[in-house]
Amino acid sequence: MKKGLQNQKKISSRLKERAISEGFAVSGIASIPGSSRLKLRTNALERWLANNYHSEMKWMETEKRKNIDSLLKGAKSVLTVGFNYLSINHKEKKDFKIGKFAQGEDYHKVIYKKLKNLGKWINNEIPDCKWKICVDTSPLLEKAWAEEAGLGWIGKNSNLINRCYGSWLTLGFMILTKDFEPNKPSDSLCGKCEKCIEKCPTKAITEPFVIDSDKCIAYHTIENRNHTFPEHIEKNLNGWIAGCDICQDVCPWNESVPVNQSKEAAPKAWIKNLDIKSLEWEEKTWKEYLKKSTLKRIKPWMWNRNIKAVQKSIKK
Ligand code: B12
Repeated sequence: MKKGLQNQKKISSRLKERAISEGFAVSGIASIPGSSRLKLRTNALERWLANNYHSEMKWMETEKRKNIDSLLKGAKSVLTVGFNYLSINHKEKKDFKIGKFAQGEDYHKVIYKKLKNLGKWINNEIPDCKWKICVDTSPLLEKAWAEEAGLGWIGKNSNLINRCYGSWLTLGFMILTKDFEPNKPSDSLCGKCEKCIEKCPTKAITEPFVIDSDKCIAYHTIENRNHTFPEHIEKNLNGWIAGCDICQDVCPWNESVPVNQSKEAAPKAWIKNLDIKSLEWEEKTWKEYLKKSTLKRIKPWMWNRNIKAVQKSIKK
């Protein structure tokens, strides 16, 4: 093997190991522009938008989402990381339910901080490599890039599933201006299983891999800015007031996943003690509870709407 390639292999391994030592469960690298699979995923995004499956999330229409180069000039590789948010202490009571991804510290902040530390390491070790961090809010087809970097496969519930950690991972990305050794994309391991499709009470998975946001409980509890829910959502809430984990809870790959024991993944105290009383919120309570939480996206009036809708659906 030529010396240049040997060095590239070595530094690529060190970069991924360094990411793991920052506290990520998994890491992988993809080369830009990626394989033809990326083209398929970009076409899937276009079909999704054409069907209006993004509902009121009009920001999903930006052209930039189709072009990773627009995020950093000279982009050559992307480092992909997964943060395991599964905690042993998740609240599993039946009255009010909150998506597990949002019960601990705000994953955007957790991932950003870890990647920033990694950036400092890159500045020392590979000073001519520029980098840019993307966590969720950047116009990047995140799951498609995570799949390309070998982190897992896109499951029929449309989430990225890893062999060891299932889909209990939030994703982070670092776009880099150097060529690193790419990982091989992993095979799809959903097989014939369609539990996620069958168990979704609102039939939000219209066909394998495709979510119609208008039918998705997670969409309505987090993103919907209307003052009421459509009937097909309200009557199927079954306790969900923030996000929804049904299509993940039923996935066989999510059954025996190692838990993350760090403080970052531990559910906030108010979530563990959730009851109707603790949910009569005013602006002050909201600020206090949702400090450093991704649940801040749900404004106080939306919490009250979601809680009322759950209570109404229980009475029905
Ligand atoms: C918009 C959005 C939503 C919307 C729409 C969901 C959706 N599936 O698109 C709503 C509000 C509903 C939502 C809900 C949730 N979200 Co969200 N969301 C996003 C966001 C911002 C964009 C996703 C996107 O591009 N959608 C557009 C459509 C076209 O993409 P898609 O459904 O992913 O479609 C892909 C597949 O269907 C695939 N595909 C299509 N055809 C085929 C065919 C085959 C054979 C295969 C293999 C694949 C395939 O290609 C498509 C394009 O990549 C990403 C962050 C980001 N910047 O990417 C987070 C993100 C996807 N969300 C995340 C999470 C955690 C959730 C929830 C689990 C939260 C919760 N518990 O409530 C739920 C899951 C609901 C679900 N089953 O999708 C994580 C997922 C992590 C993971 N392991 O996959 C992300 C990556 C955020 C992050 N940085 O961690 N989300």
